Amino acid sequence: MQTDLFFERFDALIQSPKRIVLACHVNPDGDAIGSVLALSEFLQGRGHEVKMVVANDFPEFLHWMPGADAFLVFEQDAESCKKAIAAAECIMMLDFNNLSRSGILHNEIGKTRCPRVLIDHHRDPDESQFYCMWSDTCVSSTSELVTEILLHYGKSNLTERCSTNLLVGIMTDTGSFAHSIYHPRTFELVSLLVEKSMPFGYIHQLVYDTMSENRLRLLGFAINDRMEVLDAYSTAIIALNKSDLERFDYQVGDTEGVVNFPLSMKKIKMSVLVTERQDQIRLSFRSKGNFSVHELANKHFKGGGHTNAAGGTLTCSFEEAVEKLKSVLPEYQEMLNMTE
Ligand SMILES: [Mn+2]
Repeated sequence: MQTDLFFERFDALIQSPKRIVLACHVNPDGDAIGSVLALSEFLQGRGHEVKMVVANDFPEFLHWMPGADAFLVFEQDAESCKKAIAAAECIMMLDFNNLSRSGILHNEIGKTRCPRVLIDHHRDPDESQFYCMWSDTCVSSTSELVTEILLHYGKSNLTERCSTNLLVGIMTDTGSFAHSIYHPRTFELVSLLVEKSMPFGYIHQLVYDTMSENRLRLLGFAINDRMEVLDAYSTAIIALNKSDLERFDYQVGDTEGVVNFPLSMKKIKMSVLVTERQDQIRLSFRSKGNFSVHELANKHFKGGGHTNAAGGTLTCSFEEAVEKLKSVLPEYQEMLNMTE
């Protein structure tokens, strides 16, 4: 869907006050939370009654974000979430492209008949699920798209709170402006946001300098004791089982970013973090250059995402998951060893 058509429909939807639900993906990250918070404030300013819903809680280091305490978390308050979704006259889904990524909210949103809006930057959206869609894989983040939307309705929409939330989204999805930036426009938008936001250095500190001692030690342990480097495939795998996580008193978000570290080795093209969760095995993929972890995650691990960052899941034993991962590597050996 072209931007013109998006704005035509989006504009019509937000003309008169409505009950609007904003939803983001399960295990929400800074971009999901930031984009939802900013759009929520914008819509509320135009007289809409907005509820923000998410399947499970987000990491502690995002709790300070302006307005974050208004989120309805399904795992903590299922009734309020169900009520909000059932009463919605419009549902906007941000930073994910398929209902199935909304976790436990999936069923509730699936029952509704109101128009759905998608604002997202992940690959292969299921267009049939949405009335109105802005999906662009060439932007850094969903927060970048929301910044464009707010600007479309006037620069004054970039309040301090909105700018702070959007900046968190872009900063976290680009690893502090180190990757996933495909055009100069991203920096133009960041410059506008920094003008209005809380001091950038302070935002960075609130997000990144908040590790507990356990979390930092888990990172050290993961790299020192649980990282396997497979030179033949230019790949590193870090695999953490339940007892590893328990040993370091794992809290939500503690493994965030761990997968990025192996990529800092020159010889590594792909890094994979495998973690044993409650009822499934979670895989997180990162790559450099043209090697698409989206394709790999999509084909073998019921997941996907972006060219250089993707996720997937398996429902098998932890050991089987690591074996399965290793078993698919030969298929990609040539591409992994290509120098660009
Ligand atoms: Mn994102």
